[in-house]
Amino acid sequence: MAEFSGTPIGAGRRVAVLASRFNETITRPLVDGAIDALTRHGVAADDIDVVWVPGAFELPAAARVLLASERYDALVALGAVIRGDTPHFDYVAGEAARGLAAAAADSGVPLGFGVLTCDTMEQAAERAGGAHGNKGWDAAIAALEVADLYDQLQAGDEE
Ligand code: INI
Repeated sequence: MAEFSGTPIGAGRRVAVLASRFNETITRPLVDGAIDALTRHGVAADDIDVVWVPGAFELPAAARVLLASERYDALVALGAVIRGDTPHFDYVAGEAARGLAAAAADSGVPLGFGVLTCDTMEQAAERAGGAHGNKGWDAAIAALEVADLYDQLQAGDEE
């Protein structure tokens, strides 16, 4: 039996933090949390690019451009979709999640998903450095962990 599990090792990795400006009071702390996680786990500040798009709906297409550039070993996608009184929330949140998952799967590059989908701003704030932690941090760690996992699995292929 073989068992594989990644470790969030950032040294030498180039990472794009892709964030949406909509609800920036939430997404800015998510970006800060992601950068903190990346640098504390060994990613050099010069190896981090922060890229902003207007809203979460724009994240998947921008992710595809970044992934196609082949400049990055991992991507962290951050946004905040807050439920309003219209079905808009479901379309924006659904398309962001679906589109980012598809972009990541098509590229084979690890992508950490840090798009909050909350009923209220309070719930979002709790997850952007509040009582429930910082989902930007969590998404960055997930991306680094999966990058290491893929390295291990690909090294296994070469043996
Ligand atoms: N974008 C978000 O990132 N969060 C939201 O809560 C949101 N709401 O509620 O409308 C939102 N809408 C904008 C959307 O992402 C696009 O930027 C816009 O439709 C232009 O394409």
